[in-house]
Amino acid sequence: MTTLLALLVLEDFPGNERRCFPARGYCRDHIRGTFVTMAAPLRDPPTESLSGRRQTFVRVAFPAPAPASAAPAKTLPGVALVTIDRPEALNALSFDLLDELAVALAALDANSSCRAVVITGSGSRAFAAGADIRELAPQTSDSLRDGRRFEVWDRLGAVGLPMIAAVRGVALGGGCELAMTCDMIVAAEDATFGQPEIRLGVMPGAGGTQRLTRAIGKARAMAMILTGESIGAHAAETLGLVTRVVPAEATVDAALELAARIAALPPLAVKAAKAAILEAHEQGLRAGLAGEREAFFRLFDSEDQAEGMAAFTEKRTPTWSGR
Ligand code: CO8
Repeated sequence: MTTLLALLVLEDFPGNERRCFPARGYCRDHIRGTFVTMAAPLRDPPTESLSGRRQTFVRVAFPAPAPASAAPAKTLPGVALVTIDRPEALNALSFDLLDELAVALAALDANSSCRAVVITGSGSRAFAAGADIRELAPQTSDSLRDGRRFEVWDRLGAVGLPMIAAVRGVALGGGCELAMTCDMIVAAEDATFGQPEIRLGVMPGAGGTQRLTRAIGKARAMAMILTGESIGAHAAETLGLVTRVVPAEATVDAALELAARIAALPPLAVKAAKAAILEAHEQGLRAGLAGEREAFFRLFDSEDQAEGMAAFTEKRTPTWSGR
């Protein structure tokens, strides 16, 4: 099938069934990131994923489509493009979405022909506008702790391949934390980065207090997290949060070009260098992340969390009680 440019083959599924991710947007049928059998035509209805849930929020193109600068090549060997595909909610990161993302990245990480990954958000308005507030609003500290769904962040942080976030529009809350979990950020001129959780009565819970502080320093991180105010792409570049700022339309291509340069280099050395840099970056991070997660969970016992998230849903200004 000539239109099927990007298939990630997963070899070891239960029942020895070979399945693959279709890459919506890069094939004619535009199916969302569902699992399909190798033999099935792309217009077949989506099948169930390993977890029993339908795969609907993440598209994987491997190899990634080549940018115009790589012509006449049509694809980039060794490079995968992963797209978070929930534009109607500004790519808000529901737990199911994050699980799909982690499954897709683990499959790429286990594929020896994949050398680098670009993660982006669909549409031009958002990389991701944070965790899904409607899903978080009814949670308690116990439900968050017992649900263990934050552990997906540990899986995202454990990917060995170099990962580049291509950020257009907002990267807020969990979206900013996801971009910072990647190894490099290529930002559009219209990108904004922020940790607005304080305005919802909580605080960052997926690495924001730790990774932002390490990236831009204590004083700047304090100002961003305690006010909830965002910064633009050029400020983020000046502060060392992003690798490069490019014109908005060129964002994904620029990230793919960077990924292709890395993919052409010796993979063992690339992975070892990434691991070593993270070691330098993350000394003490694990304990910091655990402390942050617990503090985040505890805030879900407060009235201000309920008020902050209800106010978002009801599109009104919150009133803080301090309880
Ligand atoms: N969660 C759920 N839905 C969202 C989210 C979100 N984070 N962000 C946007 N949406 C939805 C809106 O509700 C709206 O849906 P609908 O049309 O059904 O009302 C749609 O996306 C479009 O959004 P807006 O109409 O609000 O678009 P605007 O252009 O007016 O505003 C903003 C864009 C400024 C980005 C605005 O949407 C906004 O403030 N969003 C929330 C940003 C935020 O507070 N993010 C932090 C969330 S908390 C968090 O991330 C904690 C992380 C903890 C770890 C992660 C665990 C998974």
